[in-house]
Amino acid sequence: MAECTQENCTVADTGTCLLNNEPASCPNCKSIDSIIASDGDIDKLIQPLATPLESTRFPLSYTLSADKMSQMMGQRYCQVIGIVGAPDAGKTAAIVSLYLLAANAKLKGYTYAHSYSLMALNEISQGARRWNEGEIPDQLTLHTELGDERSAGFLHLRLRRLDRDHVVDFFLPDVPGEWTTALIDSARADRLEFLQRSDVIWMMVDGKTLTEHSTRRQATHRTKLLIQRLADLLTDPPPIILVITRHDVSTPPEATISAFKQEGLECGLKISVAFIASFADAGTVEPGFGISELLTASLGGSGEPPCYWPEKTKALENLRSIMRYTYPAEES
Ligand SMILES: Nc1nc2c(ncn2[C@@H]2O[C@H](COP(=O)(O)OP(=O)(O)O)[C@@H](O)[C@H]2O)c(=O)[nH]1
Ligand SMILES: [Mg+2]
Repeated sequence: MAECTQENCTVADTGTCLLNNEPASCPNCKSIDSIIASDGDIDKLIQPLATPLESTRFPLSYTLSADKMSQMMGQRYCQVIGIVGAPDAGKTAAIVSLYLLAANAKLKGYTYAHSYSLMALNEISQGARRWNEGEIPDQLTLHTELGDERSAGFLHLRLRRLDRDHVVDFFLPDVPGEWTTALIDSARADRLEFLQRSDVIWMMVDGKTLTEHSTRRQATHRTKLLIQRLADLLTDPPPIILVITRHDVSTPPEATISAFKQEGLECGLKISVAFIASFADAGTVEPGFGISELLTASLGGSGEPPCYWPEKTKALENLRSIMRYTYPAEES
């Protein structure tokens, strides 16, 4: 083997010298052995590529970053669900219940079509993600390269809606309840910026605390505060669904629910109410009660497949979709 210092000479590959010299006697040609002997740098000769700085990892495993979401949202319309709620409100349980219903073909009106974050859905459904016992992430989407499975982020679920026969892509964030606590107590909202670009917000409240005598007043007060904070935070509020969890073990008084709607009206928010039982301890309702109805309510009333560029007559009611498509990457 030989290598030539003459530009354009291919003797190393073809064995033929550009100047028709004998490789062994050509003054420009050096044998590999002589290069090693003079230079001693054997690594230069046998390593054609630099070693990667970090090992490659499969994309789209755990939760999705905002960048990845923006990329996907540029390709097809996706429904972003904004989720808020105090620790233990039942946020993670609702996502787990939705995933398990879909996985077991028990989600009324929908069938599972695809997910770009199956690993993350598996992880939370196995109880592997516990914000309250571990480190609380400081932002919604850490860069995926960190590979930190404790980072909050979005979960993706593509479902086929049976009555319309079209697929809907949902993005759901699994967020720590402490972020909502900080919003209520100290108006800290930087980590909840993603709510601005949500199609709908699920405001999750533990129905049991709204029902039991000892916790009712405090829970009602804090829920009203949360409504006020959201009204202050949202510049163009999407529809808000007050999701009352633990319907299997509790039914809050009608007056309490009406008071929340009233509070919303006074703050300029349109609030509807949904009752769910992600799991069922008491046996009075089925586990997963209310989840498919919540999804359908989140899609709005029209039943039309979502689209980027609505017809002119529908332009006003669908303005949000255009806005998001035009500025897909405004949030880092
Ligand atoms: N019985 C019952 N338990 C629930 C329901 N939703 C949540 N839980 C339980 O409440 C606890 C806290 O729920 P989790 O979803 O982790 O709360 P998060 O902090 O808001 O994510 C878990 O032990 C759940 O199993 C529900 O609808 N019914
Ligand atoms: Mg949780």
